[in-house]
This record gives sequence, C-alpha cells and structure tokens, in this order.
Amino acid sequence: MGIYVNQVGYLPKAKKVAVSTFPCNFQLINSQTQCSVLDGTTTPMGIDDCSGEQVYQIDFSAVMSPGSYYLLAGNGERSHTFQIEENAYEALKSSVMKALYYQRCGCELSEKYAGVYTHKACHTAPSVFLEDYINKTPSPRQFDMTGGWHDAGDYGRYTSPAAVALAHLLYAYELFPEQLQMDLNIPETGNDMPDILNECFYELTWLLKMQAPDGGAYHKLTSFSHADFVMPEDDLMQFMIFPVSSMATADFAAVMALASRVYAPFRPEFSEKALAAAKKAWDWLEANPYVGFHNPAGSNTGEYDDECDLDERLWASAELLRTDAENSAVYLNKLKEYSAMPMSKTDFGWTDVSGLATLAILFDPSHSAQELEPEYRKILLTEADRLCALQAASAYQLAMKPEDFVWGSNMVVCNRSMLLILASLLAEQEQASSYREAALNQLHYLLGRNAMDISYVTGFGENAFKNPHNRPTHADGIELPMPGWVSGGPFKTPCDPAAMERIPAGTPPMKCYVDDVGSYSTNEITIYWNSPVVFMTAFFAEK
Ligand code: G3I
Ligand code: 9MR
Ligand code: ZN
Repeated sequence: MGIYVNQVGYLPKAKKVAVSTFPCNFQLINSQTQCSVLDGTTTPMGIDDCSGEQVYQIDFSAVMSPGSYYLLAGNGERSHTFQIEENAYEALKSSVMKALYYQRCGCELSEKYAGVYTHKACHTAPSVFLEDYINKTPSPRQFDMTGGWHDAGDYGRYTSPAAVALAHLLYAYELFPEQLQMDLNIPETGNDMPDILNECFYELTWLLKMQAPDGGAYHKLTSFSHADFVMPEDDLMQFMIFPVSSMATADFAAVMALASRVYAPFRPEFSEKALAAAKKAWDWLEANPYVGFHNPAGSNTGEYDDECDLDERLWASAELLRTDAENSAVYLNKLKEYSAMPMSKTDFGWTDVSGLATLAILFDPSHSAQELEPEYRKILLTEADRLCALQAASAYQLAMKPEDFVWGSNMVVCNRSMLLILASLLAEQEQASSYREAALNQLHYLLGRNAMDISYVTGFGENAFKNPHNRPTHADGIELPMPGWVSGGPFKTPCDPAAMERIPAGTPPMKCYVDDVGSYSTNEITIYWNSPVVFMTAFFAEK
C-alpha cells in the first residue's frame, strides 16, 4: 500500500499527479507549517498492466505555491516529502552530469573535485590486441589506450555506448546551451568551454584512440573477464583491444562528425581531427559490409552485440551530411537509401540509434536533408502520439508496456522522454505543451512515481536507491553511493543471482527490481542511462 510521488518535486505550473494503490480522502500538507493546503478524493484508474495493481490517482495541480509538501491519506498513509519549485530539477541536472566525471579512467580523482569519492589513477598500463593475448604472443604490440569513462559498474570502455552517451550530451548542449552552462567543479572548470563540453572532451579524446589505422573502430577495450569488486586502481588485469565491428565504426563516424561541429568554435584543431576521423571511418563503412561482434569463448565482459548495423549507418550518413558539406551528395544519397529501409527511426539506445538520425535531420539549421524532413517529422510525431496514447491508458501515466521492461528499462523510459521533448520542440503551441507534459511524466516515474516507491537516481529523493551495481561503490567503504547515478531499473526477466533470489516468479515487470549491489541486471549504472537525464533536465529547466 502506498502513495507514490516524484520525490524530487514538481514544477509550479505543471500538472501534478500522485498515484496511490488504495482509494482514500487525501490532504496535501505543507511540511513546514504542517497545514493542509488542499483536500480531495482519489480517482480510480483500474488495473495497471505493468505493476499488476489496482491504481488510483491524486491530482493536486491546483497547488502552485513553492514549498515542501507531502500527501496524507485518511488512514494515516503518507507519501514521501517533495518540493514544488521553479528550479526543481537544477541540482539533479548538474549531478547526473557530474556523475560522469566519477567514471574518468586513467587519472586520479582528487578530493578537490571528487570529495570523498577519490581514487588513484587507474588502468594506466598499455593495452594489447586480443589476438596477441589469446595466442600468448611473445613481446606483444602495446598501445596507449588510456582515458575515457568506465562504461558502467564494470571498468570496460566500449565504443558504441560511448558514442551514444556523447550524442545525448552533445545534442542536449546544441539544443539547450543556455541551460547547460553549469559549473561542475572538474579540473577544467573556468577555462574557455562550458563544463559539459569539458567532460565530454575527456571521453572524446579517448574515443579517437579507438580507431584502427584502416579507419574501422574497435568494438571495445576491456579485460578478458570482468574484474573483481575492487577499486579501479586495484584492477591490474591486462586490458585488450577487441576487433573492429561495423556497428562501432558507424557510431564512431557519427559522433565524431557531431563533435566536429560542436567543438569547432572552441577547439578548431580537434574539430578538424574529429572530422578527418569520421571521414576515414565512413570510407571503411563504404568498403565493408556488416561486421558483427561476439565475445570469444570464455570472455564475459560486455558484448553489446547487434545483428543490424543499418541504423548506425543511417545515423553516420545523417551526421556527415551536416558536417562535411564538400561531400554532401554522397551522404545524401546514402541517407535516402537507408531512409527507405524498413527500420525504426525513433530509438535512442545503444542497440538502435535511428532516433539520433531523426534528430540530426530535423534539427539541422541548414536543412541539408530538407526533402526528407516531412517524412521524418511524420514518423517522429506518430511515435510521440503512440507514446501519449500509452500514457493515457496507464494509471502511472507512463509510456511503457509490460514487454518494454528489458534490461535497463529506465533507458527506455528516458529515451521516450527524449522523443517527446523533440516532438514538443517541433509541434505547435497546444500540442507542444501536451508533449512536454508527457515527457515530464516519464521523469516523474524515474523519480519515484512508480510501484517500487523508489527514486532511481542516487541522492535524489527521500527513498532513492542506494546500492548500485558499481565496483567503486562496493569497494570504497563509503556508506552512501556517489550522487546522481541512474539505475538500470526493473527487468522483467532478471538474470543475476541477487535479483533471482529475491524476486519471486510471476512478479509484474514494474516490480522486478532489487536495490542490491549484486544485481547487475536490475541495478547497475551506465554512462548511457545518465546521459538521457541530462537531456531531459536541460529541457525542463527552460522557462
Ligand atoms: O534485442 C532484444 C529484443 O529483440 C527483444 O525484444 C528484447 C526483449 O527481451 O530483448 C532484446 O535484447 C536485450 C538487449 O539488452 C537489448 O535491449 C537482451 O535481452 C538483454 O539481455 C540485453 O541486455 C544488455 C546487457 O548488457 C546484457 O548484454 C543491456 O542492454 C546492456 O545495457 C548491458 O550492458 C552492460 C555491459 O554488457 C557491460 N557493462 C555494463 C552494462 C550495463 O549493465
Ligand atoms: O559486473 C558485471 C556487470 O558490469 C555486467 O553488466 C554484467 C554483464 O556483463 O556482468 C557483471 O559481472 C558478473 C559476471 O557477468 C558474472 N560473474 C559475476 C560478475 C559480477 O557480479
Ligand atoms: Zn580505469
């Protein structure tokens, strides 16, 4: 039994809805004065598919005065305390971005920037090729592959996930620059670039190293197997360069083309280097068909396998078209070719990046793919309408179906918010505000309006999750985890021992979650589960 709210809070003028699992008369209490500012009764919403519960809604949109509040039911049940505030998501925005700094690999995290979450420089030894490692080649070739962000709770660094996280962040900056002028207290703070670009630059500098001499991009850089649960500097396993894949190469081409544009005013030399790298990767793509990736026998680090590289190629052609004007005819032809293929155009995750192509096309100030715009616009708005219809049918006002609770379901939740945000930017007034509200509903779920009554961001909300599957969190001996991390969230078929032990068979998808450090399939963190939240909070900060 519970009353579930966005535990961080609501914007004063926005719609404000809580969810309860029982009917009641409620009061909205100002927690400073302990006075009731509103009372009412719940509205029955029927059974919710994703949580399997009978659900009721509490609408308190009428209250707009800033303050700290909680909901109290006639039977004494109460919600967590939350804010109504103009800048409700400001601190969250900086924190989910700062979290990426804690993933920096190859350098020391000092107290000045990392507070208590310090560690010595990690993974500084040279890397070798996988084949040399497997063949035990005497004096193997060695490479400096240091830098970048640890992908997640493991210490691997993977090309496609890196490219996707960077794309969310760089597009957030392109679309909402005013909202992303934040000071993150990182070593580069105070230089000539906004800190979001400084932090991304750290990752991009490493990513450039992931290009092979022939232009292809290596799929990943990890040890053969995952490290034990030790601090990063204590992980002394040999890191190795895994083979090139076409998926990694296309994602690499796309994000380098994008970065070349974004950094042109600040780092012209890097901008040129990034474009040259993108073009080289493009030439590799032109010369090579699909090249997949699978772990060699006995290796268990992240696989990020993908049977289809067409969405990645679509995205690469869209970004290069925008950046490399000299060869635009080539990219436009390819873009048209891929556009005609039957595939999604609306996804923003690591497996399917097609939505990033849509974003590139529709938000191009020079309209390089003008003839494709009406079609893409229609696809985007049709998907936005489908998501709104899902919300209308959901007692949690959440655009998710039971089958959408895959590993990392919070990414699906947040990627759908991104899509609704784009729809809101494209649509006319009234429609725009309803897309905006729908995008915000996805954030309300993430921050506590869910059947677990949990905020899936560490440090944000009275009942935020506390035990991410993250090696430093386990090994550092500090009680609280680093703030600003987004959990992967409920997974309908959890597959790690910690979750399988504690989640009974038949549990509804929205409840297939445990806040347990051992649960990598429901409670890990990753760079590309945080990056969409930077995009979302930047948008909601717009006045
Ligand atoms: O592609 C199928 C889709 O066709 C199907 O409809 C759907 C329904 O279950 O499943 C889809 O595949 C899932 C895939 O993710 C794409 O969403 C797999 O079941 C699921 O097992 C897979 O999970 C991935 C997981 O690694 C295991 O490979 C996660 O997305 C991915 O985020 C996660 O990544 C790990 C890295 O390997 C290592 N680093 C940490 C990171 C986070 O946990
Ligand atoms: O800790 C690993 C996590 O980062 C990955 O997402 C997950 C899937 O690749 O694997 C985790 O590592 C586990 C490994 O797969 C099996 N043995 C236990 C490891 C950690 O508990
Ligand atoms: Zn490291």
